[in-house]
Amino acid sequence: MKPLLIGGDWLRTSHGAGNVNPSDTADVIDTHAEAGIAETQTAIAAARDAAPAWGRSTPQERHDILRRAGDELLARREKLGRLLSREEGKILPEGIAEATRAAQILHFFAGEALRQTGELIPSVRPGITVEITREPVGVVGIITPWNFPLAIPAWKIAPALAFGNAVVFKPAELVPGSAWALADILHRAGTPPGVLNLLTGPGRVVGQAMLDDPRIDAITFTGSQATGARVAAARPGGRVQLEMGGKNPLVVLDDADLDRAVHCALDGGFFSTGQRCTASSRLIVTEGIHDRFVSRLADRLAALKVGHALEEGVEMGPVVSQDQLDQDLAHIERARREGGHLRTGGEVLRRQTRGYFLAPTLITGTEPAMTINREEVFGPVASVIRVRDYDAALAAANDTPFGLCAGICTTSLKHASDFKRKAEAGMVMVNLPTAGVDYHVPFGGRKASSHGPKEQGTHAREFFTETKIAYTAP
Ligand code: TXE
Repeated sequence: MKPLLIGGDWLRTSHGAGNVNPSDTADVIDTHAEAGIAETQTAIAAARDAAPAWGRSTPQERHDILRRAGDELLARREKLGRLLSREEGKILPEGIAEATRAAQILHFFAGEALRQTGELIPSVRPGITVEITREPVGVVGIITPWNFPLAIPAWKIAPALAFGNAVVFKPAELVPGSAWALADILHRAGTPPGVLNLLTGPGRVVGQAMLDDPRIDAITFTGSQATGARVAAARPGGRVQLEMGGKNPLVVLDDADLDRAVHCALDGGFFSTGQRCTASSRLIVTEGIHDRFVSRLADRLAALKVGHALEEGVEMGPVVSQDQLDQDLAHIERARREGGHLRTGGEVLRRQTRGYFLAPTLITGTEPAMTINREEVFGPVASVIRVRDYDAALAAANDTPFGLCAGICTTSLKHASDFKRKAEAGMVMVNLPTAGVDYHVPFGGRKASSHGPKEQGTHAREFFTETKIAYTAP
């Protein structure tokens, strides 16, 4: 059984949960300890005790730990990428790419530890100076989803540590293996006891106990809207950062390069089995290119090789779990009932191993008001909305409660520029898939997608530090 990490010690529990491979449910990768309320409270106390000294540690010390951890992650990226793909179901090249990216994130924040600055400002009053500095927040609770088992934990843990905070980390139940490996690497890289605590276990117990505990100063969360709402409700007025998914539009205009548009829809909507918060799930297509685009994309989807995530040549792995598969199928069925046309996919696929394989699905003839265009599916499913012109496309793109990412494929500078300005989303892509972002710039959305300061890049400091303003008279 893989233990919890509390106060610098590895701790076994009486309960454990199996980590099942979604490509092959007969393959139980490992068993992980399940924390309860008592272990959660012990971990929070350990973080509380460790926070003051860690907050006073030197930038060099924090840099070296993150650097060493990043180096190890990079050196072991093939093995860790394989573990990630085995437990989450994204194909091996995607698993290895994510492990590499997690290492790059650790390296970036190793640098951020050294780049911390303050401001010294002359006062408007004679003789007085004003200093603006940033201090650690204290203890940060980190709650992560299953779809990026290494990258999301890395982009929350690394800035938390770089800016001098102690961490209580609760990964998603479905992907404890990657989380454990990351915590083990950071622990061996020299994180002092109590500065990083790992609690594997159920969200409704461990996560809830974290939300309820005032000894945690800040919570950063990525996951569903429902759980995000719980986090917000548990901490009214508190320091909370929420990333909760999207219903991201990809607009395809008549003047788009057809090959590029099809590639963007395929990559943005279906790579990583469509299980990305930035996935382009609504394809908004103008009349002149609609039929050619749909036909080309449907052919590409029907030919996509779906199978075991670790099998060579497979282009799309399984859905992550039975629950998620049921949810995807229910969405597809509802879209049909509401008047959508199933152009391709929609069926569960049989392979040599028992896994949650779903054919990539394209639903055409949909309207913005249909459920398929309002709720996040979080699977290999995209819907097509046919529109008259650019103005109608922009209106449809913004007709959603979400606002994470919005994309457009066009060769018109005028429309691209207008879309960049008017899309109601935190991130905009021109002639690029909506999913796939850089690790050194901010990430985050608007409207119902996000709450609080942006994650990643230099902007990460907004959430992980408190500003202090000190006045000094001679
Ligand atoms: O999410 P949850 P799940 C969406 C997607 C998916 C659905 C459910 O539609 O089908 O959410 O996925 C922890 N207090 N996204 O069940 O429950 C939980 O243990 C505190 C979109 O995985 O939100 C996990 O660590 N924490 C999203 C984390 O919250 C609690 C990515 C997220 O789990 C808790 C993932 C509680 N009461 C899912 N209950 C995106 N768009 O990026 C659970 N948790």
